[in-house]
Amino acid sequence: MTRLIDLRSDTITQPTPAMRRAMAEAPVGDDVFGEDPTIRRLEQETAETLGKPAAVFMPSGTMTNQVALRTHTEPGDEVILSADAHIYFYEGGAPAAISGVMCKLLAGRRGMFTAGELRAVLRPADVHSPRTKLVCVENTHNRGGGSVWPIEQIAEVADAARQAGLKLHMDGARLWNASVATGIPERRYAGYFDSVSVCFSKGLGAPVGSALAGGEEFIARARRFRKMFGGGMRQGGIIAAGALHALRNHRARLADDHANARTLGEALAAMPGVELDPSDVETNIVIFRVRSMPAAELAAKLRDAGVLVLAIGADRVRAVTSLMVNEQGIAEAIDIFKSQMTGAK
Ligand code: TLP
Repeated sequence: MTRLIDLRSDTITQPTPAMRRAMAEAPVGDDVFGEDPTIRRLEQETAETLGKPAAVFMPSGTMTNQVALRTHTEPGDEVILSADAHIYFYEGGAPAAISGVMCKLLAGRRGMFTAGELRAVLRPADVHSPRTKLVCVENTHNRGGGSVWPIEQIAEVADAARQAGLKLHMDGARLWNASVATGIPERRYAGYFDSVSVCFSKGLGAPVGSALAGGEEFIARARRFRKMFGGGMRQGGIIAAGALHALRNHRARLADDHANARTLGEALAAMPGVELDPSDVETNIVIFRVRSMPAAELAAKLRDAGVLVLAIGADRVRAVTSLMVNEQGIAEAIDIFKSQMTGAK
């Protein structure tokens, strides 16, 4: 085996030579004093892209989401989100540990819920009930298989939330993918939300970095929590430069990742022992059920044969395309999948 084809995540991307140059040459300053010109530039361009008054740079998507939760809520409040939301599922129990909030989970489909499902769990304002404060939407949805929320559904959910006096946060770690898939600009999606978290370190390929965008006052409060959580960086412009390069140059190419995911999804759907509707593959994430063996066993076999994927449940496997795997790599991965699913060599 010469090299592994890594489909575990789009977080595994390596910085390109041009990105490394931009990072090496970045002007920097002490950002806790508000003096890093590259971070300021990135925050400004991110806010513009999302149509928000302000943005704040942070080291990770987990931090942007959790700072958003902390900024929107007080301990004892309730947050409504999908049962498969990254914020609930993959952030180490942070909503309870850091913000002291309760999570109300909606089953939904592929990570997406309707305005009716949201309305059905709203509580009367009563001394017995927690105060519900926030609704979170993840777009694209990771455990939903890279699903893209229809914008009409977002509009209806936002409407129901506003009528109930709730705030809205979008986990837009892969909002760029949603925009490339639909042609709907990021700012149109963002317009329905009080706060939006985006990541530069997933499909965009930067080594580190996320941002939280929202109103001036909200972001000023979020900056306090970022500092409190230990996310105040000094000459962080070195890493922000990678994120800025990604924001400016790597969004359009996500279409290649989507095409590769579609190719992979169509091939997998035709394999025995795989359960997948290829039309569910909308962006760069392919999630399928494996019937012929446990997901962990398939992942181990594939690893030995040269392909890395993640088992994300007893019978669920995730493969993610990124700039680390080209068309040729996908073709090779498909051959390896075929040999492992059928047992043929
Ligand atoms: N997702 C990672 C893992 O944590 C599962 C991945 O490989 O997909 N929101 C969403 C929707 C995400 O998918 C992720 C990362 C995050 C937030 C958190 O970002 P980081 O890893 O920067 O904390």
